[in-house]
This record gives sequence, C-alpha cells and structure tokens, in this order.
Amino acid sequence: SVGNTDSRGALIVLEGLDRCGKTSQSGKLLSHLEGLGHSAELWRFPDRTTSVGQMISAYLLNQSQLDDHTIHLLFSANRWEKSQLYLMIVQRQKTELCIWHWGGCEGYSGAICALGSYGSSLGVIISLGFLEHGHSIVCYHLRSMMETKLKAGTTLIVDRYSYSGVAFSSAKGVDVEWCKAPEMGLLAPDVVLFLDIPPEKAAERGGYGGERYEHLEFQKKVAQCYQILRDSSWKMAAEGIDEVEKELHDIVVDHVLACKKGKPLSLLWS
Ligand code: NYM
Repeated sequence: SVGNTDSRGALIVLEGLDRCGKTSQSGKLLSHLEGLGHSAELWRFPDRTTSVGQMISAYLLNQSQLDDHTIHLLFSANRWEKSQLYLMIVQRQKTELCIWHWGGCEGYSGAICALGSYGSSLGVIISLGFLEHGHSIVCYHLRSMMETKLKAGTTLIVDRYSYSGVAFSSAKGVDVEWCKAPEMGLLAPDVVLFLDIPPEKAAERGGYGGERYEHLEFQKKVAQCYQILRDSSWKMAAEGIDEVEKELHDIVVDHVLACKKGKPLSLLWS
C-alpha cells in the first residue's frame, strides 16, 4: 500500500488482444461514469504524444527497428513518465530562460496544489506572477500524474497497461520475470477488465492494420501469455457488445465506490 486512506478515484485497466474492443468499451465506460456524476478520464498506453511514445509509435509502424528488450523498456518508460510527478521550474532571467530545477516534486507539494486549480494536464506551462519563494517570474511545467489524478478523486480508465507490456514482449520470447521487473513500483490497478475474445474472432473484426504484432499467429501467442499473467482478481468480460457493456459498468461502479470509501492504493507486483 502507498498509504492513502482518503477518498480517491479508481484505476481501471482494460486489457486484451488487438481488436478486442477495448477502445470502444473504454469510451462507453467513461460516458457511463460521467453520466453518474463521477470525475473520470480516459488514458491509453502507449501514449504516443510523448517523445518516448513517438519512438514507440515509429517502431509499431515499422519505421524503426529495435531490439525486443529495448522496445520493452520504452513501453515501460512510457508508463513511468506518466506515473511520476515532475516539475520543471524555469526562471526568467533578463531575456534568457534558464532551467532552475528539474526533478521530483518533493518539497513542492504546496506549489503543486496551487497549480492544481490552474490546470494540470500534461505539458501545460503556467506562468505565475510570483511565488512565495520570491522569484520574479516562474514558469512551471507540470508532468505526471497518475497518482495526483487519482488522489484528486478522478477515476482513470486506462486502455492497456503493464500487462500488455509483459504479454506482448513475452510472446516474442522475452523472459516473463525480466518483462515484469521494470513495471514493479508502478501503481497497481484496482481492477483489470480483460476482454476475452478468441484471436480468430478479433482478426475478423475490421481487419488488422499495418502495425507490428497484428498477425493472427502472434496474437495467439499473446493470448497464451495473458493466460499466464492473469489472476483470480481479473474480470473476464464475455463477448457480445451489449452484455459486455452492462457487465463492465457494474464492476467498475463497484470499484469506484470502494475507492471513494478509502481503499488504499497499492503497487504493481511488489
Ligand atoms: N503494446 C502495448 C506492447 O507491446 N507493450 C505495451 O506495453 C503496450 C501498452 O502496442 N499491439 C502493444 C499492443 C498493441 C500496440 O497498442 C499498440 P494500441 O492499443 O493499438 O495503441
């Protein structure tokens, strides 16, 4: 446990093969939670908007070649970069901008709270006229922020997480324990929703695109790797769009309510 007993948002992860319907189910879950008045956001991994995410995207589009271990670590880095809170303070000195501090947020929690009300989305640059530290003009570049969001009461519906990392890399033959190692210490989801669809059925849907991994034989291996990873806490969602939707809604609302009541956060595979 990371020691939080306050009301918080839930970390909901959707997993499954390519074309299993995760993305549309994630969108529906978001609308459902918002409709019930819960604060919720949709996240997805890989997040292709960051510089690490762009390297991943180039790899998936076959525009670059990377060793299996290297791409695995990039996928993991892409999760770490969105789970930690980093703060860059840029102090304007005459006409120059100099980086004054770049690092973790310890000691800056007061400032971060103050910024919360200005907006906290990734990459936002906020200029403040002054700060109690006495700097004349200070810009904050706030990145993060899975834990911050959850603690602020926002439920995160996450389309793929560390399980995709381990399933897809180990399907290529990389050792499972090696694959898990860089994921350790990330936040553990409150629930994993696995959209359980036979690989053949997924392949029939909309056709695979031009991305790496979108081949039936490989997806069959990924399905086996997911089997190894899954535990009794995973919710396996059956097929059939309407039924899946209803089933997922009920499960998710239960978890959102448990987290509101103070269920503590915990860490993955620790
Ligand atoms: N993928 C996704 C991985 O290999 N490792 C990971 O850690 C994650 C999050 O990327 N085929 C794979 C699974 C998908 C591909 O995902 C891109 P999507 O959901 O199609 O954007």
